[in-house]
Amino acid sequence: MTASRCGFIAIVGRPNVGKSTLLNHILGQKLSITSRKPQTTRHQVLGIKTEGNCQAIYVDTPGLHRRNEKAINRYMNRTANSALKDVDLVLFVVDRDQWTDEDDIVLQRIQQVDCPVILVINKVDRLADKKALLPLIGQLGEKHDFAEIVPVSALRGHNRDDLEALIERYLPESVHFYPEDQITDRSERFLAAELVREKVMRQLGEEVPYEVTVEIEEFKTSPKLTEISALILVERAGQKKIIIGEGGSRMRQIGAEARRDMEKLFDSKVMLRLWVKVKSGWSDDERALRSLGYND
Ligand code: GDP
Ligand code: K
Ligand code: MG
Repeated sequence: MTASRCGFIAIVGRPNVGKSTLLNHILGQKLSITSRKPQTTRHQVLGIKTEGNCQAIYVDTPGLHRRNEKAINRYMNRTANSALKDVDLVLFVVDRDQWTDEDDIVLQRIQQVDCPVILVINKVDRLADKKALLPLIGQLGEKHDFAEIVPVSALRGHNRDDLEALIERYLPESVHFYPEDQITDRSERFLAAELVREKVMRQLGEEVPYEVTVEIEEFKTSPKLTEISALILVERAGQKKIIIGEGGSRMRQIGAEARRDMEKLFDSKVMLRLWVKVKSGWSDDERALRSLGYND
């Protein structure tokens, strides 16, 4: 019989390289919200996968980024930094098409950790010329003494299983920390708020900055139905108008999509009520942030 293994794996990288997408596909569940916009992930989320004797505990993080001017940005950077403490392995995710100075910020940070780091070159499905991969691996390999370099497509699946098999080899022999059927450390309430925020972020164009948060006002479960009331908080009246849309059309779509995802994740029928409210200054107010669940 093989030994029992269990360990923590931090997924780090600049915003938008596909960290949350990778985690969701490894877990086979949509746990961490994703979108084309940077700074979609704000909180640390644990994704737990137990297969046979191995329990891999992934820590998805907000991308480490440069914008530090607001309390919410400082919160996200603190969260991403603290995720690197006490892990057994780091996955440093980069995009195949460009290395930016934000990647350098992450690189500097991982040079201070003493566990192995696997470089994950993501989105190779988008690589126009597959021959470019080898020189790219060579070039990126010089930046740090990586334990492994793995090109993947988090979205389409290329090399994902190989990456998981590699990860397992780096996890220490240990008893499992979580029950076999637990997939996250977060409550359903938290996951519900995140799913609403994902739909809002995906619906909004560039005209609305990342000034949206979601508060769950009611979360009632019975064997037949989960009833959820969620409040969408924005900074300005114009943003409220955009989210509601013509005759409430955008709100209806946000609600329908969020409800569909919740029903899948919670395996229950869901009734979802949504409201939008303007609360100026929440994203730059340390106290308001704490009351909205941005604790570290
Ligand atoms: P994060 O900010 O690093 O967590 O990035 P997300 O997981 O939110 O992904 C950012 C965007 O990249 C989303 O639109 C994803 O659908 C897209 N994406 C992620 N992985 C891949 C991939 O392997 N291939 C392609 N083509 N797109 C991807
Ligand atoms: K994103
Ligand atoms: Mg993310």
